[in-house]
Amino acid sequence: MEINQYLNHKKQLVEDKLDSLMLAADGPFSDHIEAMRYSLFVGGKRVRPILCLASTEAVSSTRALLEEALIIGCAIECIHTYSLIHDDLPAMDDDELRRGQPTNHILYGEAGAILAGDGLLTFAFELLAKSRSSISTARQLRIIRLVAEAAGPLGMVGGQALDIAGENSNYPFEHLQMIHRSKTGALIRCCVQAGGIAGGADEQQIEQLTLYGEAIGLAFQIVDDLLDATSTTEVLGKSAGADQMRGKATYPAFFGIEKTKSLALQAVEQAKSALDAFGPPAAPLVQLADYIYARTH
Ligand code: GRG
Repeated sequence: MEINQYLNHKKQLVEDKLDSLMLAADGPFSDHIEAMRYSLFVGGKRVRPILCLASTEAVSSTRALLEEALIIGCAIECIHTYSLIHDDLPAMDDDELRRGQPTNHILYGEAGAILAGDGLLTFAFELLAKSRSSISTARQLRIIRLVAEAAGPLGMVGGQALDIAGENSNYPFEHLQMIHRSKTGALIRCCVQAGGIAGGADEQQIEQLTLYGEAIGLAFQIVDDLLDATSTTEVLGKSAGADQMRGKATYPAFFGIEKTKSLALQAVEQAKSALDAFGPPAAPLVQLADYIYARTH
């Protein structure tokens, strides 16, 4: 299947599943739930749940396991959405535009946005922990722990803390790598690992998927740096040039645009070579790596 067709098909599955899993905005908590739903459905690419699904497909075609992967992917998308809501807050990046629409705190106020993020983060773990029949408790627990580690103080949250602390300071490239690995890379890697585990991958396969996940996580962030430096606010749906304005270290700041492009491509090639042993079922993961390099927003 051609990659755009694949992405559209999976994106629709994710939208439908998220809508059925997410609480309805009625009753006494309706304002809070509406704020959560707003950011969840305002139009993300759904890269993370699609990666989770494609990783399960690389090791299994069992319908019930693909359904598991869809729920896990949706939970991770809730965590990703919370991180964007909080990242846009006045205390952090203070952004008014995300995905071409007003950010959460512009519409729901600062307290409303903080709580919408808190609600999404906690709800994600409720989804992950719900009892299921098609996955063993050991695999389920392993996934919950992986997601918690990827999202937590040594993963995404820790990376965000380092990123904020390092604004306007001259740190070495190794420090930038650590920020990228934790802030963006950890959650992307964990989608791939969790998808594989849900699909019943053996340890060797999980190791290869981890290498793939680490490499595309890096490619994703390098491309994000590139887009911030070279694209426009209209195309990105968020403020372009924000990294430079905030005095953030980026790949283009260290290496210039052309060398940065070649480093992104190198990471994509590394990711693809980690999939050699999987054969045709991993074709979507291969194409997703190319898509991450070629994306325009
Ligand atoms: C506030 C705890 C906390 C963490 C924030 C992820 C993050 C950490 C901040 C976002 C800043 C940023 C632009 C990071 C670069 C990579 C990234 C996560 C881009 C946005 O993800 P996409 O492109 O977004 O998948 P969509 O809109 O498609 O969901």
